[in-house]
Amino acid sequence: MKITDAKVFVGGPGKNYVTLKIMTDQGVYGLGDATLNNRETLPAAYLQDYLIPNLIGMDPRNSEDIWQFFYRGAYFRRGPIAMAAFGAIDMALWDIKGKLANMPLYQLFGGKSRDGAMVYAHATGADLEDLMDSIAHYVALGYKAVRVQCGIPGMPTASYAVPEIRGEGKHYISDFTGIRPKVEVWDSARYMRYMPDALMNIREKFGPDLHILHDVHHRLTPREAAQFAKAVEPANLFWLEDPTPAEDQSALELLRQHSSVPIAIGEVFNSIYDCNRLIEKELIDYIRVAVTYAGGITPVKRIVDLAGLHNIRTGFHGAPSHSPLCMAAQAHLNAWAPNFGIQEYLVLGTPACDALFPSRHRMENGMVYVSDAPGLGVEFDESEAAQYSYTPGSHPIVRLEDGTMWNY
Ligand code: GCO
Ligand code: MG
Repeated sequence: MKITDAKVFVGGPGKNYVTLKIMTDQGVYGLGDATLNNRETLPAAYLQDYLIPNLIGMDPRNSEDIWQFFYRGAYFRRGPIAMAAFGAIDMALWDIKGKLANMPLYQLFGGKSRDGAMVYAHATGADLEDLMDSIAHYVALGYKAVRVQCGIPGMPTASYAVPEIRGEGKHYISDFTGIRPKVEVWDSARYMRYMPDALMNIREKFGPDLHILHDVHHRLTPREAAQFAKAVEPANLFWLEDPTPAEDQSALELLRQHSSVPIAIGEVFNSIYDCNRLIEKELIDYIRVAVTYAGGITPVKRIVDLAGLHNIRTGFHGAPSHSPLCMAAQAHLNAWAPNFGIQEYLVLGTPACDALFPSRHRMENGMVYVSDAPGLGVEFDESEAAQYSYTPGSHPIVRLEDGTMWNY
């Protein structure tokens, strides 16, 4: 069996999804996602210029060797651009494998460990009251877990994932449009004074059963993070995410000495070597890698198994930037993983997205149920894709009030 051709599509409804389609001489094809948020043309070019010419003629069934060929063969290893491109190839090869076996991917991993996998929604508000409305909206929809972010009094601009205007919190998605980044102005002191009580108010209002998550988005120094983690303990969070920038892993040692709040990290990681120390030293409770950015199903399955040895559970990244193909790969892993924890909000469900990527995966009452279709279980409608093209975008940047660059 041979790979005969592969194509890359860039575009989608409101997002520049990078979709890879690998064709074979037996008519079976596979689909994969290489969407690297706001840098989408880069994995696409890597695929087109270097990887696809090598893929043609390979036996698609040898997904492990193909992964090693590209990873080891690049010489310059790792990095999000390369790993997203390898991730798309790996996903597409698993898709082909599943179709050849006539089985959904979770069966190839070891079958189902659960029927539905719990997901969390993103609630947000311009202020705390606005956030409370947004949380109530998701609770009414049946979600058991909600990530909560809100505007901070006195903060010079709206912060990460927070709308400027009240009432937008139900469907708010950060605005990444335009090649020149928007500027947020940040003050950690105001945040640290306000947020612990706000989280406690949310806990009191919604009761003990709701799983409450909060994302610090890399904003605090190690000492501040330790203080903050201790201060939010009474709110009994499901997790505190990215308290510090992820490169400095010693920060977590300090935090662990001061707090037992569960920590989730990993959305910016792209290999097992980014997280093995955090896992082996048990400095985190949830590993947040995404199948796309971390190089595909093959390496992520290894990360999940390593995490399992240390009682660390999964909480895969699932921001709206991931295409339904990445989310499907994660849904299959979530159905199987013995150490599944939670899955971030899914892109399933918007009509335009469903038209581009039809599937029978479904979300009900805050749980995702994976379909039994062979492979990833997601189609890609090329006639729909024809209406979309690449639109440049950029993550916002963050500065302190005196102008110093900070972490978005
Ligand atoms: C999350 C993330 C995202 C990122 C985005 C960057 O927890 O979902 O922090 O919101 O900001 O994916 O590309
Ligand atoms: Mg995050």
